[in-house]
Amino acid sequence: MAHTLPALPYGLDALEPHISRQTLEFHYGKHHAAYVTNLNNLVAGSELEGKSLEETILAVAGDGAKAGVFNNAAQVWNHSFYWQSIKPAGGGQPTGALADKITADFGSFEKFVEAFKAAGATQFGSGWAWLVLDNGTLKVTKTANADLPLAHGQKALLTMDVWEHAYYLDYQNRRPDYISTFLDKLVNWDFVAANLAAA
Ligand code: MN3
Repeated sequence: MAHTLPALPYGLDALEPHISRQTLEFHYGKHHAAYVTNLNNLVAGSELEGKSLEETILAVAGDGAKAGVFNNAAQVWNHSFYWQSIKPAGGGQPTGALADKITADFGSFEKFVEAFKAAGATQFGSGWAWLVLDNGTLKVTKTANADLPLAHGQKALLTMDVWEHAYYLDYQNRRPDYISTFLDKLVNWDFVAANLAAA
């Protein structure tokens, strides 16, 4: 079965004023959609056709000759995960088992915020900031371009896209303002908690 563009979990204007309809029209409607189209074109007729997205990513990770497949497959996965990582009226602080785990592994929620903001701000060029589960411990990481925790044996719990296309129409060069808004107004802690519970 061909890879498909998953439905956005909210309307195109649902994240305003923090992320505009125009940004989602391009980011979801053009960029994410193009990764799906590119991936289907690249695997058509190959042994990768019909494999799941995760199987595809793991099959080509680290294979320089298949970098195009990896980049497009990973970007399909990353964006689908990103749309679920945010929601209208999100932000604030997690509760329950997730809050306890963050305190246990980072020292405090504030220490997590500090690490996550630093990861997003210091990712040079295009990439992603993550909260991952690595051998049972929560960690903040960053990856370049399309790279993702799955390729490093880690379980992704939360991601933030820091490619310029994620924020430039709304924040121009002010990536730190986008990062602060992501944490204060958008992050979907229910999604993160569900990922942790399923890990
Ligand atoms: Mn993006």
